[in-house]
Amino acid sequence: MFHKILIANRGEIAIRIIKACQELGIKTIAIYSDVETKAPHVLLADEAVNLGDPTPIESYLSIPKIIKIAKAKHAEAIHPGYGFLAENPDFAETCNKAGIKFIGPSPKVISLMGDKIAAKKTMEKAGVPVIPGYHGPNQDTETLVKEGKKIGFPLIIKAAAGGGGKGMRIVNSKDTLVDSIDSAKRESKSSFGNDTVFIEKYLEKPRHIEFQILADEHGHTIHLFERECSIQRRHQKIIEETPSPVMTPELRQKMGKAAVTAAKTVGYSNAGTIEFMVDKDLNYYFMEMNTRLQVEHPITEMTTGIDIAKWQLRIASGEKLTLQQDALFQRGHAIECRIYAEDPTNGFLPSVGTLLKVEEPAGPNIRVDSGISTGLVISPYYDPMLSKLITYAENREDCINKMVWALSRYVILGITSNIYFLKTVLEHEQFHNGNTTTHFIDDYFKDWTVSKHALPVDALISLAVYDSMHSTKEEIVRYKEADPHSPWKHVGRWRISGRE
Ligand code: MV4
Repeated sequence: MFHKILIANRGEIAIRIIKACQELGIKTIAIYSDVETKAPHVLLADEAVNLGDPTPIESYLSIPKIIKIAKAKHAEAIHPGYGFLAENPDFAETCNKAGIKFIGPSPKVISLMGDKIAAKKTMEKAGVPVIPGYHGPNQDTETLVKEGKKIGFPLIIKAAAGGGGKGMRIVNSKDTLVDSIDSAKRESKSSFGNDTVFIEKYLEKPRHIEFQILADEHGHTIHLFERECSIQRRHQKIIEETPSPVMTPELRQKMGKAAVTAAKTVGYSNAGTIEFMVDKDLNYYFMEMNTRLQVEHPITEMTTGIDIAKWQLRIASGEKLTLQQDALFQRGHAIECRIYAEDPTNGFLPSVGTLLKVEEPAGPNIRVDSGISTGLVISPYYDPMLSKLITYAENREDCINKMVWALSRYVILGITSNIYFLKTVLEHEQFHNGNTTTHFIDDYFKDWTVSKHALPVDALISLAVYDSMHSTKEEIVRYKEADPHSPWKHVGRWRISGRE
C-alpha cells in the first residue's frame, strides 16, 4: 500500500479521500489556492501546499504545478477526485510517466471513454445496447437529414464534443430538421470548437440509471448495483437514490451484467460508472462511462457497506479485489441531496460570502460529506457544491422522511443555499410516488423560483433552526408569537422544541 499520496482536489471530495487514507494509514498532501488557507481539506491533511492564484487554470487544473509538488513531496500516487483533472488522459499519463501512480484507469481508457462516439461504437460492438441513431463521420446536411428521417421523429441532435445540454436539439418533425441541424452545429462550434454532431431516437422523459463498477488490475470486475440520478436541474444532478424506484431483480441482473461487460471490454481498472438511459418500458441504453469516483458514490456505500474510496486506493496499489459478485447485495434505501451555495429564489444564481454559522445534522444513518465549516469564505472561483447530505433507512419512504428531517436541521448562515428547495422537492407527491424522470424538475418546479417563494426562506429557516439550538423553549415560543411571518412554519412537521 502507498505511504503518502497527493489529493489533487478540494472541498468535500478531498476530505472524503483524506479520511479513506487516514483509515489505511496513508499520509496525505493537500493542495489549495490563495483563497482557501483555512479550508477544511487543508486542515485535515498531513501536509498542504499553496498553489497561489485561485483561478482553476492556475491552480487545480495546472498539471505542471501539481506534478512538481507531488515530486517535491515524494507522493507515490495522486487521487484526482472528480472534476478538474479527474478525466484528463494527459494528466493521468503525465503522472504515470513521472513515476507517480494515477489513482484511476489507464490514460488510454480515459481517452476512449472521453470520446462519446467512440465509446458508443465500442459498446455497440460488445453487445451493450445503445440508442439507435447515426454516429457516423459524414457531417454534410444532406447525409444528416437522410439519417434523421431514417431514425424517425422525435429525434435528438447532440454535439459529439458536448455535455451539459449544449448543442442539443430535440426535433419533432422533418419541417424543422434542417434548421435544427444548422443551429446545433453552430452552437457546438462556438461552445466546443468542433461542430461534429450525432443523431439519436429521442426518448420521452427517460430515467438516468447508472451502475457502479469496481475492477482490479488483475482482470476481476464487479458491479455494485444501480443509482437513480434522474432528478436534475439544467443537467446538474441534485438528488440521487438507490435502489431505483423502477428497478426489478431481473432488470438489475441484466443491466449489471451489461455494465460489467462494458468495463471488461475496454480493460477497465479502478472505480467507474456506466450510465444508462431507461425509457418508460424499461428498455435500457448505454449513454457513457464516467472514469472517476462520482459525487454520488456514498449512496452505494450505504446500501452495500462497501467503501469505494478505500478500494480505489487498494486497487491502484496493485492489490486484488477480493469482493465476489455473488456475495454482494443491496440492503435498505439511501438518498443523497447536493447542497449548493445558490439562491433558488433568484434564478439559482451562485451565492458567495462568509459562512457565519454551519451546523450539520447528525443522527442514526445520517451521513454528511461536507467541505464547509463556520468561518469559511465561499468564493466564486469553484463549483458551488458545499456538501452532500446522505440518509439511509430500511425502505424508501423512511429514507425520504429522514432526509426531510435532516434537511430541516441543516443550518447554513451567511450565504443562501438550496436546502429549502431540496426539501420541497422531497416532499412532492410525485417524488413520493417514485415518478422520478429526468424531466421531474421541469414538470413540477419550473416556475418555483419566481412565484410565491420570493423571500429568502432558506436563510430564515436556517436562523429558526439555529435559534432552536441556542435558545430556551420560552424564547422560541415568544419569537414565534411575536412574528406573524415566522419562518417556523416552513420548518415542517418536526418543529424543534428547543432546550429546556
Ligand atoms: C437524451 C434524451 C432523450 N433521448 N437522449 C443527454 C445529456 C444529458 N445531460 C441530457 N441528455 C438527454 N439525452 C436521447 N436519445 C434526454 C436527455 C435529457 C434532456 C433532454 C432535453 C431536455 C432536458 C433533459 C434532461 C435530462 C435528460
